[in-house]
Amino acid sequence: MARLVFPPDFLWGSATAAYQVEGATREDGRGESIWDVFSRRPGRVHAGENGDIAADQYHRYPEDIELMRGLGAGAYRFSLAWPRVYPEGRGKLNPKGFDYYQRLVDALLGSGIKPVVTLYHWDLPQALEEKGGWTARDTAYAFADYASACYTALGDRVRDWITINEPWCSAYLGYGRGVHAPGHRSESMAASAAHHLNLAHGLALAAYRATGQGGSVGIALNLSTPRPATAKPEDAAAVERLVDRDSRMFTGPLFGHGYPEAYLKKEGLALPVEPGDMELIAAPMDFLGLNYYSEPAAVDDPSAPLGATHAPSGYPETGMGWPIVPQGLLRQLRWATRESGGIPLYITENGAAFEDRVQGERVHDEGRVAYLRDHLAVCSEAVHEGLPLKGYFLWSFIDNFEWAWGYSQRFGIVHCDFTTLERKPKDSYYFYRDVIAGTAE
Ligand code: IFM
Repeated sequence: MARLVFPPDFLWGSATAAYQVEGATREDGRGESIWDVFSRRPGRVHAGENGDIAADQYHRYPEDIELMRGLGAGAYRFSLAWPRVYPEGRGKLNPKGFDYYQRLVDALLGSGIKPVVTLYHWDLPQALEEKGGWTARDTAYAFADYASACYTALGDRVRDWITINEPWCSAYLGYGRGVHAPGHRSESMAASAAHHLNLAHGLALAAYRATGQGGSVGIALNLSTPRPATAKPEDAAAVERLVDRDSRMFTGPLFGHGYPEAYLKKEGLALPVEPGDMELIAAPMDFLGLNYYSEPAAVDDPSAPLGATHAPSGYPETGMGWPIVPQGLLRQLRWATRESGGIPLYITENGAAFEDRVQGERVHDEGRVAYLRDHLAVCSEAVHEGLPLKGYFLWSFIDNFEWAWGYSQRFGIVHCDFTTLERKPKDSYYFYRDVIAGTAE
């Protein structure tokens, strides 16, 4: 049996994001986000669903915090909705937006749970999208203003900030493939958005340092670090081409290695980089967050974009069809340690969607329990190997709006009945509680 042994100061948490759990999208002066608009467009989200109610955490956070207390996790990672704070993206601040987050943060702290706050988890104010969204340089400056307002309002109580969640998804799924809001399909828009998201991170980091508040700031990346499908050198080369686009477009500038020129040249892409940008983006951060779910296998394929595709893996899959590859997490932690020069790493997301079986008060989810056990064993291995892994945030605390998949995929360790909004801890909740307590088998 694999060991689940962690240092006493290892940080345990669970995670969510505003649009996925809050609901209350029309309350207390919140403006519209690109996801409100996108989910109204026919055919974009499973069954035409949206985040209008979601898990209703906006009203039910006391109950959720009670469940978090029962879990024994020391931290909760959640995101702030930019359109609650600035309904138009910038300009006139909506004080009621902060009232909610003040209540949430105070209630967490009152329960001994540290708030870890993500500033941007994909809900760009629609007003900014209408001015070009992340393809417009000005959006990065609007983000820095919004970040500064958040530091002012919450910085006395929030000490840990994540600037941006998975900029790859915002850029490539939102502007490249059109499967996420705002739904554009252009590789050059995606590349431009990627640079502006990196710049937004750099500006928000600089703004935080300027406050002198002394907490820690990082970013959460969904790196893709495929393994070659075979031992052929062509497949190894295919891996590097995918890693350039899917990982080094972010880790390159963030850790001072620059953008992956081979990828940009091959695709004929010119990034809107201005003097001083690269220095801002590469300013040292305090930690790197990794959102890990799976590891693809890559194969050379001259007919595919970048001459590379993901090969069938042969591994069992989650409800999302994502291969379950726990050892891929160890490979990714090693890769990230090398790339980032050894700064502290956190798993800022890890978890799985499976179908649950609700039986009275119990919710059985053995697939998720097995997934978590295997990935946590790898985390333990990583710590014992000496990798700088300092904590783990399970995705997700509660079932929620899974973007284009709507409510068809459940990632929570707490079950949410989306009709009654009743919460029920799943078997995986009790398993995770035991891992945190150090008593899990
Ligand atoms: O639900 C998402 C989350 O918002 C970002 N990372 C991946 C999760 C599962 O798809």
